[in-house]
Amino acid sequence: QFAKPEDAIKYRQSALFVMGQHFGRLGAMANGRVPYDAAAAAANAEVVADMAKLPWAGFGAGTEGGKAKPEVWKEAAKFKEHQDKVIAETGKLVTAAKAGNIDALKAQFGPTGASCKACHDSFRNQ
Ligand code: ASC
Repeated sequence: QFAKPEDAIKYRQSALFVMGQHFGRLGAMANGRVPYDAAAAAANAEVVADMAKLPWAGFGAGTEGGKAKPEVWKEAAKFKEHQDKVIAETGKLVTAAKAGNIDALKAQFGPTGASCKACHDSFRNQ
């Protein structure tokens, strides 16, 4: 899929960057920094959930580097569990965002962020 390891690293970082940008917009709404907008919430959540499916293909054999810890490759089963958790939580985020009320969004924002953080704590440097 990738011509060289650097492309895989750039790919996974790019997907995670886009995910973070859109998750941040949802956070601004959930935390009241910007007005709640149901359509924008749904659109942002869709991007987050779509991006959540992508980074993992960029962690193939021989693509060590970036901020990834060696544990990504040494503890592949655990890493996969975190991927599945992030995909599941971001899927629930779409459902919550489409509910059309800020309380549903707020309720799922925290658990989704926790799934991001849990993976970062074990598998990302700094
Ligand atoms: C974000 C972002 C993350 C998560 C994480 C949640 O907005 O970029 O990696 O939330 O900080 O704790």
